[in-house]
Amino acid sequence: TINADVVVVGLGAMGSQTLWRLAQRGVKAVGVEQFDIGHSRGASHGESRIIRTAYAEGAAYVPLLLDSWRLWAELEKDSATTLLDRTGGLMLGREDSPAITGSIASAEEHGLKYSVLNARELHRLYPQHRVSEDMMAVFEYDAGIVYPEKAVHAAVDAAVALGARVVRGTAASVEPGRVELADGTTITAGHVVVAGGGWTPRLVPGLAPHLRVVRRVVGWFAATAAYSPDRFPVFIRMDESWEHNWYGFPAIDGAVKVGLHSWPGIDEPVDPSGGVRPPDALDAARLGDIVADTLPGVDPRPLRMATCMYSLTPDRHFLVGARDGLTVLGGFSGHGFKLAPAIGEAAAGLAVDGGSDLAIDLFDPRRFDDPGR
Ligand code: PYC
Repeated sequence: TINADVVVVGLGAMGSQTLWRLAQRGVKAVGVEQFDIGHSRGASHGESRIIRTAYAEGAAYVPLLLDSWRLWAELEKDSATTLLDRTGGLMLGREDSPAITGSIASAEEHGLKYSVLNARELHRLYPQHRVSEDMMAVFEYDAGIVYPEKAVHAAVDAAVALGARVVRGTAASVEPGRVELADGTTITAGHVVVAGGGWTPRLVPGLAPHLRVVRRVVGWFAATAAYSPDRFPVFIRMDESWEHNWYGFPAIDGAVKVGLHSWPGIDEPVDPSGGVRPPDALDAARLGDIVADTLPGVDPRPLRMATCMYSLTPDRHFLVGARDGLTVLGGFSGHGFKLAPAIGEAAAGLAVDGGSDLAIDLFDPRRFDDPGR
């Protein structure tokens, strides 16, 4: 038996940051990871993630984003590792698209710096995007790339350096105050934090009705020097609606990465224990068509592709708070990674103080059980 103040189950993006923030507070913390640190079977891999500050998904996220930028910088310093690069960011869409209206509303509410580009200006400044005349973009400087594998390793290493203990390579089952490992070890703790990604519905069955774990595919495509990080910002593009939403990164080692965030017909359910179905010709065609239509100078035949999982909630906002006697961190709906440091800080507060000053009300897991709460 191992005794701890807090045990964190799952050491991907959210669990690794939670462990680091707990260790920072001097809490006796244990982290459990069923695979290796930085593995690629869940949702905390893929070489690059977008970070931005104006937030079309809701102005309420902006304070957490500002906290996250600050904590990412702290972790970079502690780990002496570059975990992110500011490339700037472009949100592209039509005038009435949420990409435009939501980004501007959040930037205005929080006094963020941004500029609006019409199609002509976009063409002049970023000819790498092929757009029709009715398209526009919001540009912000405070956006860029987070490197997910490096980030997970840095947070776990920082936590361990501060005294946290890590147990890896064994699955777990959880209940309030107790974690049972498949190898027979029991961990008792004052508090249990569950950050199981696609495995969360199995770990906390009470959450299962509010989570859909689905497959996603990203692809890397050979690009010209026009797509290098100093010339081509990260982007999110919604030509029609939230339902047609894709994103991409500047070329790293000569290849841009492109993925579909939401798209009709792609929400294929995943049972994580069986693994995610590998990329196929249809995935290559879907991504390749978008590349051919919108990114001139990029070869639409993928050099390689990779899968990951999204844990979707009905409203696409996260699930962070108490559920069935545990602190749960889940439902990140494909837009959580950048916010992991703030979520980790909030989770440490929930576990140690029973609450957090951070702006996490929007994520209360009880909102689906009791919408009138
Ligand atoms: O959170 O910025 C994001 C994002 C874009 C596409 C998927 N996630």
